[in-house]
Amino acid sequence: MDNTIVNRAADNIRILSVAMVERAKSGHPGGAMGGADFINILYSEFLNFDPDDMTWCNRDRFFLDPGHMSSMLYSVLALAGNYSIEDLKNFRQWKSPTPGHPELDVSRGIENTSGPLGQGHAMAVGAAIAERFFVARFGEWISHKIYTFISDGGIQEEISQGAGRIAGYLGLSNLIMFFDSNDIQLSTVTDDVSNEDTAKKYESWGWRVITIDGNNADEIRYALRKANDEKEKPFLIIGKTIMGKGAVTENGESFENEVSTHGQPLSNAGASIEKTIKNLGGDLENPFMIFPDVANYYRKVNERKMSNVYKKKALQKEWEEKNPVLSKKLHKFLSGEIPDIDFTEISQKENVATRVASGTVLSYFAKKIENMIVMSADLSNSDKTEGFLNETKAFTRNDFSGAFLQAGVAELTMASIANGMALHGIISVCGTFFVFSDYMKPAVRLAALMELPVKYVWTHDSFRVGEDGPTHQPVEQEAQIRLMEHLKNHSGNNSVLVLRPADTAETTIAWKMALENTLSPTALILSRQKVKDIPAKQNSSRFSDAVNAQKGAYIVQDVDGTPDIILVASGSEVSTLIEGAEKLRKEKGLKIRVVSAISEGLFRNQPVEYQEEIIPYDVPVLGFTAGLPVTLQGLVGSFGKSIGMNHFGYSAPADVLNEKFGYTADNVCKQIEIYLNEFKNNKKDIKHKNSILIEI
Ligand SMILES: Cc1ncc(C[n+]2csc(CCOP(=O)(O)OP(=O)(O)O)c2C)c(N)n1
Ligand SMILES: [Mg+2]
Repeated sequence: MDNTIVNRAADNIRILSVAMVERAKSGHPGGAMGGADFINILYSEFLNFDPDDMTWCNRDRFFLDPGHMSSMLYSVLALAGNYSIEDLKNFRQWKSPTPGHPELDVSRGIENTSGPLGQGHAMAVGAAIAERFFVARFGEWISHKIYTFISDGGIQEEISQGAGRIAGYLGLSNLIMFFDSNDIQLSTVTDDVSNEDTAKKYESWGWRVITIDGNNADEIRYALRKANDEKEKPFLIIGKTIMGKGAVTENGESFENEVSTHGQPLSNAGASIEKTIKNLGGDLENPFMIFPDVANYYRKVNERKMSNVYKKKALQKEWEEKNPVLSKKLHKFLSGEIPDIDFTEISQKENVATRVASGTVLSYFAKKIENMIVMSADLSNSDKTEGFLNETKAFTRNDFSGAFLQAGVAELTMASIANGMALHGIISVCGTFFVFSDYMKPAVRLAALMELPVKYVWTHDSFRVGEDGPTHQPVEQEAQIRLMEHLKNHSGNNSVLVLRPADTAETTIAWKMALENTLSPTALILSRQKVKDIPAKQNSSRFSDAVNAQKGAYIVQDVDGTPDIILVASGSEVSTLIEGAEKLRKEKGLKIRVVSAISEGLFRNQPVEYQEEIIPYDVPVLGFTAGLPVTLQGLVGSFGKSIGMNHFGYSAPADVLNEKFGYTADNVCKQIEIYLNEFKNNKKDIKHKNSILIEI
């Protein structure tokens, strides 16, 4: 086959990429130049998409892993008509659609935010599972391919172990991964850090692997054909590519395979930008140009795509006419509409652990929500995602009729897969122990940045996990994740909704909030141990009281007139406060208000009048948390006091720990008295000694 125009298009991508980086005075030209041949053949000859509507549901997906190669992606998308030359010239500039690392923008063909290496291809695994899930429900006509592009960095990241294992185990033959194997990374050559046999590694996980010259159009085409024919296994194309392909020095000597071209303009790296552009057939006066013959070629490419799209859309229409009920369901799935759930129908057992209450809600969801996938990192029986699993079944090779993924012990992979599923229109839920949320944070951050409505089920929420000891006792985790409530996403909303329900009714309401929150991820922080239900208010039911949790914080027990003190907590500590308050009311006649604060971030979004009504500024406020005192600092204010943990915990039965650490009604009473005295006599002291910890 004559590859003249194909190679010219790849050179055009190379020129645009280096010109973008040169103009921005920052970026990553070397990798982009090496990957250009693959990306060009993929987009022009294989990837199915609708050039007029990049959001078309049945398009093939392309997930970039090394976001630093963004200039390569923007350039090929410019050839396809999705970016203007002006957009490319504004690479990395304020509010341009061409940020340094790609940010989710499906209408322009950016399927995922990328940059943190490894996550991009793990999201592709999530999308590939979602594709199989759709095919199992609606038929082969909706099948499409998930392509992903990975580099040396992604291959080295630990997450690739989880992604590779799961894709191989599930036999995701709809997944095609290109490994841009240029043997060079940011600061060294790969030989300086690794001598693994990558092909064997993937083969052992159950992948089909082929190694090619990744700059040779015929070999790329051959490999992609093979990959498209594959029926059993995910397909890895190891493309041996040349870093900085086509780069030359002032003297016209080759400047290929140089580490220095990884992350700076070619002219800074030691190459000549002028000679390189010339070497690649470009116009030095006008490097930001799509060659007329290449533009013409891509016009034809788009015409071919349109005729393909037309055929696929006709198939869909035929299917829809024959299957009106299923078709209605599909449109509901794709609309992102929230399933209609009557939460009053969910009946909870009394005084159970909030993880158990969550399991009850999930088992109800399994019967009512058809586009939800739940997963767990080998803890389904403990984090109670089994509530969902018991009503469905786990995915296995060739069987995606269920809706549960046993992710194995791979929390970051799981969270990243959940992102990929969410990008593919699935309501994804993932569970593990709260202490291991630390393993998931990078993917939570990307979910927050992409504004994906992923739900996290984090159970075993405090030192009360007991005998497992400090390795398993979350202390600082709540304060960490609540920081995300202070961080706004690009739409101006709290970047994560963090909910720690105080009893079974609040757990049902927390799930209602999680499901209805389509603007950000939601974290549910749940107890391992039983929690006493909060008593219902007079002439009310506990459920209708708990509905107020939707405001972030609300009064669960009150007094007539101004309270002497307001007690604030979330989760299990609320019932301990209630017990202590009852004692003090009886013994000392104190007027005590108790507030349950399921989410500080949400509370702060309420009108000031509401906040002032619940926690007025001039009343003493005492916070009580199983986390760090800082967890409640924002709620108790300057003259309030927050009591919490100042150590990692210890190994002992939970009841012993409660006694030793002071998480008892008696200690609550004692702390209230101490604090009220301090408040009366020594406000200044409180301000400066805030967050006094329980000594052990
Ligand atoms: C999780 C993560 N760690 C570190 C980095 C910083 N970083 C960006 S690219 C890169 C390695 C580059 O090597 P490779 O993936 O082979 O890209 P190439 O140099 O071939 O363009 C590193 C360490 C990152 N982006 N993400
Ligand atoms: Mg590399």
